[in-house]
Amino acid sequence: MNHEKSEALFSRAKTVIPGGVNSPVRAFKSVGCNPIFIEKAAGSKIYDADGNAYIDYVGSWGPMILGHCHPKVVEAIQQTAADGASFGAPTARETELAELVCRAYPNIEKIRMVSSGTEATMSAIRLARGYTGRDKILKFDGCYHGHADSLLVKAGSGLATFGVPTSPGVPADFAKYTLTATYNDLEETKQLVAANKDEIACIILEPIAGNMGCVPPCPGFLEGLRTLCSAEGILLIIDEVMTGFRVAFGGAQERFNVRGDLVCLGKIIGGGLPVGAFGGKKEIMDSLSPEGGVYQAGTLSGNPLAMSAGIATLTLLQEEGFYQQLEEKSAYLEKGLLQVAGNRSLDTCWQRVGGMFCTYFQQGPVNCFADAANSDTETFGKFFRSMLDNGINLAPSQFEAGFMSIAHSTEDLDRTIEAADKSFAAL
Ligand code: HOZ
Repeated sequence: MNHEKSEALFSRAKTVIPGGVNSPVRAFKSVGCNPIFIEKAAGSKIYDADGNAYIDYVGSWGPMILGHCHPKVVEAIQQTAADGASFGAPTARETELAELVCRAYPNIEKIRMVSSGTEATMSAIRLARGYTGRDKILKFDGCYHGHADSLLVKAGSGLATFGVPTSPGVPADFAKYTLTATYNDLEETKQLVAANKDEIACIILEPIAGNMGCVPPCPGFLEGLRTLCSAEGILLIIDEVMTGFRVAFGGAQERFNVRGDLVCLGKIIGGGLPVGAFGGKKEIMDSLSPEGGVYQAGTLSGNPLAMSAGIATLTLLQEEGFYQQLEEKSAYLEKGLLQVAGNRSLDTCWQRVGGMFCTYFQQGPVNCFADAANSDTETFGKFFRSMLDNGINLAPSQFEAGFMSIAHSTEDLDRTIEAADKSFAAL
């Protein structure tokens, strides 16, 4: 495949943008090649600057559950743009999207819109600290909750790829308030809570970890955290930025029937535009300014274009059978991939919840970051490059999840399985 134009665009970008990218994983560093520059996308396909087409399983890292450029989402954005792109003032659309989300998540009684998942988690943490009057927080190794200082401690996603789980630039004085435990290890979490009695404001987690591949919660883990938090006066923050409206309309909380005190959302609720949100019990949310003293604000929060794209997207997700179809497509891909991997007797392990998934290059199962770190990332890189050459766009890291969209056709899935067969053979 010819990538001449992408190569030239990357060289140019590197002169004015650090690493040539606006988010580190996009640089393809851990898969041993240079990034493709994207020109456009439609449905299940994405097209690079050289005119190559790929079946896309990145889906902008999750938001594009309807596929790219769904006509109703495009129309909603265009119509709204004609009335003005931003006012910095309340609009009816914000309330409409808030109502839609509150209906889908019964534990979200009030919600505030922000512009990214990072803003959602950092604001939720501040709120938890303000509400409880406690300073410490607890997160899990390999979970990634955006790039706010207190959350860049033993984080997943790009930090896992580059082997710097805690970023330089995070003062030790901040990091000391962030306790970390092993994902899926309830006993260790309980011990940490006991050792820091009455000091922990919140436990934050991805209910299905999607920034160290795809790691489902072990039976009892989420339930155990819920019980622990209630008993200890700790707020449970469920970060559904990736899983919200993805693994069910009501997210992982609906799927596993465990509810957080606060919930973070993003990605799908913006239909591809920059949106984040955090919400929860009225009593907690009313601690936010202007009702309460915990400050949080944003010029582009509740942006009209983003609200319209979100409303159009969530409306379409409520169509009869949507999640069933997404499940069927994902299960079809799973069956095919397991078969071709099995034919080659490779050490691979496939993990999936609904329309999010990952293939680890190791035997598995993968239950925590230490497990994920055992993967053969070099082989993953070879597999990634071969898939790309065969027209399949996967996330360029062993530690990211793949995403199915409703626009993926059976032909797309068969082509993906065929490409995987060839790519496994070439390893
Ligand atoms: N860390 C993000 C996904 N888990 C990457 C986002 C991006 O590069 O757009």
